[in-house]
Amino acid sequence: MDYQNDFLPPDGALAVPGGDELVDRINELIELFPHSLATRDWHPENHYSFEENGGKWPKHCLQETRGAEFHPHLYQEKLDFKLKKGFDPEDRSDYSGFSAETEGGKELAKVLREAGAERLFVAGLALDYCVRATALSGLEEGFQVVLLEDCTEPVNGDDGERAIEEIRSGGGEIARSTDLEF
Ligand code: VGL
Ligand code: ZN
Repeated sequence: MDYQNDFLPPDGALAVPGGDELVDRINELIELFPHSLATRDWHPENHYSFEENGGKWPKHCLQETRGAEFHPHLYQEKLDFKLKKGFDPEDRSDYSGFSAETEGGKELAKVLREAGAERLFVAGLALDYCVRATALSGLEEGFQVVLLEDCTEPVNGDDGERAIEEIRSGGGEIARSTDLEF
């Protein structure tokens, strides 16, 4: 989820501590799994979540800017799907990857159902926002969800712990990428 320059130290507009250190593990996952997809936060200037528009975040992931591009080392050519979210200035449900769409306007749930996916392994940024919301909506949509806890970081540490508990009590599984067996 949202593995983009603006969420990465040292100079992302909304840098998540330690977020840049996940790239090798995430790339290993992309190689390991038969299918993979990534979401991107893709905001317009007038997005509700920006401080200047009354929201809680500094301006980040502006459409067509370097901050909205994926981490430069991410194996994005190996992804089956890339989806964008957060492009509607007023859509307040947009932390979830399930609000994201492909270039052709197909929503994540539809992409997954058409691919016959039953189980979703979730990694990326940020644990307490996009990753949390995606895992919880995946469970609500009826998918099995596995959070890869060593492949994500929170904006706020305590909120990250809380997110893990919420995902677990919602029926999600918490695992480490190093424990995956195929
Ligand atoms: C996110 C903060 C602001 C996220 C998006 O995708 O986790 N967090 N916008
Ligand atoms: Zn955002």
